[in-house]
Amino acid sequence: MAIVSVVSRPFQDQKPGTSGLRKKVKVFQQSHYLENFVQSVFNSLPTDSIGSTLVVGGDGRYYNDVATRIIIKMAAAHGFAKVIVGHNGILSTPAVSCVIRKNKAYGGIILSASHNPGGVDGDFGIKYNIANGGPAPEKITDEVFRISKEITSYKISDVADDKVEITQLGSYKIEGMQVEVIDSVADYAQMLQELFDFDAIRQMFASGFNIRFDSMSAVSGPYATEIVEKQLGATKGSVVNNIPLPDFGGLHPDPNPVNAEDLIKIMYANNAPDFGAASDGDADRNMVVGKSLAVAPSDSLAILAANAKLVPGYKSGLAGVARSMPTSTAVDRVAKELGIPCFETPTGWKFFGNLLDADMATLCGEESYGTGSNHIREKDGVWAIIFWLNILAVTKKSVNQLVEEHWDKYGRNFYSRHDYEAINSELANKLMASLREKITALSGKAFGQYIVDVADDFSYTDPVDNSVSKQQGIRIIFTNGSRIVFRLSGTGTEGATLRVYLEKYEADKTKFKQDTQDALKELIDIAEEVAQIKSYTGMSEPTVVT
Ligand code: G16
Repeated sequence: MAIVSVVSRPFQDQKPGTSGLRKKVKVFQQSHYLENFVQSVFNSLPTDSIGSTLVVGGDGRYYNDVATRIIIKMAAAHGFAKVIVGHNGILSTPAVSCVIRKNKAYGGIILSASHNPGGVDGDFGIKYNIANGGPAPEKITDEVFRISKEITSYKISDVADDKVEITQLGSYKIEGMQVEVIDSVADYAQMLQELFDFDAIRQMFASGFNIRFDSMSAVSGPYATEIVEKQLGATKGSVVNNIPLPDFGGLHPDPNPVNAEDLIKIMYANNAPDFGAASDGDADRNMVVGKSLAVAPSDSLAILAANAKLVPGYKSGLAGVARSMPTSTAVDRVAKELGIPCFETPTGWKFFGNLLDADMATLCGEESYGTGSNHIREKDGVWAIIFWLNILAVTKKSVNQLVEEHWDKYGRNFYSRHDYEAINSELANKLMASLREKITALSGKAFGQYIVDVADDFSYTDPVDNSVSKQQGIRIIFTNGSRIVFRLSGTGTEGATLRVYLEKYEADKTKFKQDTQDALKELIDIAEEVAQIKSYTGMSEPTVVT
C-alpha cells in the first residue's frame, strides 16, 4: 500500500451547478474525471482538513460504489484521519448532513444527481458539503471550479479495490486512515425520533390510517421502511419501490405529479389511501398527496409553517422562514400572520445555510418539492412527510381538510412551473438575454388586467455575509401580486432547461376549486408574449408542467 501521484490533464467543464457537478455517467467514467474533481475539492480545503473526518455516501445510483471507493482512497492520500461511509456506499443526502453534524466532521461528499434518471446511460453527480452539513457555498464551489481547470495530477492510495470494504459494517484502516462503515439509517432515524411525536403517529396508524409511500426505487426506501413501517407501525408493504436500484428500476425518481404518476393514479382513484407520499433519488425532495389532491410544494411549506407549533421539535415557534425566489408567496402570508421574517433567496439549498446557521430562519422550502429546517442543512424528504403525519395525528384532520382550511384562512396561491427541457443552450441564453433587455421597458406596462409593478433580474445580498448573487432569474411582478419568473435550470445534463414559474393569488373562496392551469391562463399567455418561447425554442408547449 502506498500513496501515488497520478498525472492527469484538466477538464474545462467541471463547474458545479445549482447543486454540485452533474453529468452523464459516461462523462464521469472518463479516465481521471472524477479523481480530478475530488482532488480539486481537497485542494480547495484549508490545511486543517488534514487529520479531520470526512463523510461519504450516495443514493445508490450506477457508479456510486466505484466512486465511493475512489474517494476513500483519495481521502487517505489527502491525510484525513477518518472517513465515515454509509453501508454499501449508501446515505441519503439528508442523512449525510445529519452524520456530518453528529460527528462534527470537516465535511462530506454526496454522490447523487438527485432526481435525474440513473443507470449506465443516466446521470451521476458529486457534491461537497461543509461542516454545518450543508452544500458548499458559492465561494467554495467557484474555487473548486478554478482549481479543476488547472489541475494536472491527483493523489490516491494504490490499495486494491477489494480491500476498500464498504459492504460490511465496522471499522478498518487504509494508509493509517480509519474507515468506518455505518448503518445508513440509524443516526437519521434517531434524529427524527427526537423531533416528532412518534407515539401520536403510531396511534394514528394503529387506528387504521393508511399510507402509500413511493420510494421510486431510490434511496428513501430503507429509511421509509424502517421509520414508517417498523417504527411508526404503518402496514407492511405501505412503502413501495423501497429497494434502491442502480437505475431506479427505470423510474424517473422526481416526486411530482408527472413522474410519480403511479402514486397519483392510486391517490386519485376510489378507495385511495389516507396519505400519499413520494421522494426523489437522494431522498431530499418530497411530494404529499391527499385524496385527489397533490399538495403544491409551496403550499406544503406554508402549511408546515402555520402548524409547526404542533410538532415537538418546533413547539417554541419559528425564528423565521425562507423560500427560494420562484417559490410561491403562500408562506409569506403565514410569516406575516405569525409576525416572523420571511427571506427570499435564489434557487439552491446552499442559500439557506447562512440563515439557518444564524438562527434567522427555522423552516425553508422551494417550489421544486424541497422542504427542510434547521435540524440539518439539506432539504429532507422523509422529514417533511413525517412532519405532515405528525400534524395529521395531532389535529385528526385529513390532508384535504388541512389544505382547504389553510386556503380559507390565507387565500390560495395558484402556482405552476412550466419546463422546456433539453433546448439548445445557445438559444436558451439568447432568450434570457432578450428578456434582460426588455425588462426595464416592462415596468408599468398593462397586459389586460395585469399591470407590471416590478420587472427585474433577481439579485440577492446574503444578510449574514453580505455576499451578492446576481442574475438569479427574471421576475415580472404585477400590481395584484401575481408573478411570472423565468430562469434556466442549473441541474440538467442535456442542453438547457427553461423554467417558467407562474403564480396568481386568489382571495375569493368560490374560485379555490378552479383548475390551476385555467386559473393561470392569462399569465401563461403573458409569459409567451413577453418571452416568445415558441419562436426561440420551436416548442409549442412545455415538456413538463407541475
Ligand atoms: C437542487 C437544489 C434546489 C433547486 C433544485 C432545482 O435540488 O438543491 O435548491 O431548487 O435543484 O434547481 P434548478 O431549477 O436549477 O434545476 P436537487 O434536489 O436537484 O438537489
